[in-house]
Amino acid sequence: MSKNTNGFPEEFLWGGAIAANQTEGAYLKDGKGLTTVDLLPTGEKRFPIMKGNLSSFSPLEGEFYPSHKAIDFYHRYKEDIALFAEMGFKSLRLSISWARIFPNGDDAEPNEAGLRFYDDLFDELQKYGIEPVVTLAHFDVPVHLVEKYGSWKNRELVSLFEKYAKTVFTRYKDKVKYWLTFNEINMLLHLPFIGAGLVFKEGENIQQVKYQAAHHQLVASALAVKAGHEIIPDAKIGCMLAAGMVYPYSSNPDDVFDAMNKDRESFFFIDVQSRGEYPGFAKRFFRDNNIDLVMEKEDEEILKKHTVDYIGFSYYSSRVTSTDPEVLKNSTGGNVFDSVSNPYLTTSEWGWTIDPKGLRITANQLYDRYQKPLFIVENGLGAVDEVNSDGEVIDDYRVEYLKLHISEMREAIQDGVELIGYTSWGPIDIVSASTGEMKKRYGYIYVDRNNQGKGSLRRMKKKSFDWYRQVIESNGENI
Ligand code: BGP
Repeated sequence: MSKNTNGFPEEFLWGGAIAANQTEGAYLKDGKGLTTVDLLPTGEKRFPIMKGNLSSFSPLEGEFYPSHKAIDFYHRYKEDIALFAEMGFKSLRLSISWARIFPNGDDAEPNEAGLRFYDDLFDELQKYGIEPVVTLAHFDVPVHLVEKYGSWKNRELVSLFEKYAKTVFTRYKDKVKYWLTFNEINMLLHLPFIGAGLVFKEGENIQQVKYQAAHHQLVASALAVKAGHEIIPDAKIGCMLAAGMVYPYSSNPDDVFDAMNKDRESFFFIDVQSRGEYPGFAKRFFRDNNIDLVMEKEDEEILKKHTVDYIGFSYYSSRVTSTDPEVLKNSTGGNVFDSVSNPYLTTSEWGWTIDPKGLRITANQLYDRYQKPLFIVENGLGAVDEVNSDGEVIDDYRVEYLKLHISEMREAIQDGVELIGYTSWGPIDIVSASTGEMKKRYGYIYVDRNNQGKGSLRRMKKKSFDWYRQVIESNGENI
């Protein structure tokens, strides 16, 4: 790869990342089926459901479901893409909603209206020379598959997903080269409903169910890689990890070992997707926890043969772990992961530790481990933005966060890490995955919509808009 003086390759894919369910809205339009995310309300009911505790397969009366309208990208994508183009985006990461293509997930034929929507969207990107980076599954499973098959608990999902993947590869083979299989595949362990549509029955061995579902997703991911390479010869197909170092609280070897194990919980997935086999530590974990995976005889070969071309990852923060119960009392968490608070770092308004150097460490660690190109496909600061009396959003805190992370990216490149792109999360304000709120904003573009779904949906540039435009224009030289 050619380099310019500051270290970013000339063809570096600067851009932004969004997901269908957090952006599109139009949740039943043009034949789309209901997906798992469409059953996630805002407020206190959201987390228990994300963890697999669901009482009804249809939206409940009186609850507010943010994905149903989201920011109406479905109808406004031309306006939004024009703004991305104005910032100079080289790439846009987005996801296809499985239920727009196969409304029930197991339909015999795909839904033409859904296919056409993404055709038009990709054409619009092409008009501006923006490279699409497409996630096949970003936190949404057709609800029918959950009801009928138990979602990813069931092996059936592997061939249904393979059919979906082949359908979109064939349809978009001339328009999309970069693909990702499952968004943050390791989130399946933490938020199993959002990650894999898992709903637990009483008495079920939860670990067994999660790892069996994980195995199905890993095989499905490998089969998607296989199909993608066959259908699109120059395709680049990646995996996607929710990354972020786990630091030991102290130099006590027990803490160090615990931190290593927590990191391995995540690496487990990428070890399979990138190295093509289950690591020894996972086999031991299965033995120690009475987990007995059911595998077909061809699975090992499928996993071995069809490994990914690059490693995509999200990075927001790092965590700290300890084995000392006294220290653990000081566990602050964020709203997704538990963590002992790190005395050297500050946190976001949602308790996520802000750790730019952790990005450099994470990138180095992933590159050391896999020796494959890396793509940072999510990073950013979720913050409350205020529109001031002049109608502006002065989001200097966001610029500060991004600056620090981009400069650590540059360091990582100089450390020898092969980094091919950076798509910051939510370049336009979208629905938050963890909270379902609109007030947790990441964008360079403000969207007039509040937590209750009220607002004109008007788009407006924030101060960070021009800053990011200039970052891209100078290929990372002027941050
Ligand atoms: C990741 C997801 C995204 C996303 C982001 C920020 O976990 O892949 O979908 O939303 O985190 O999280 P949140 O929206 O909860 O702030």
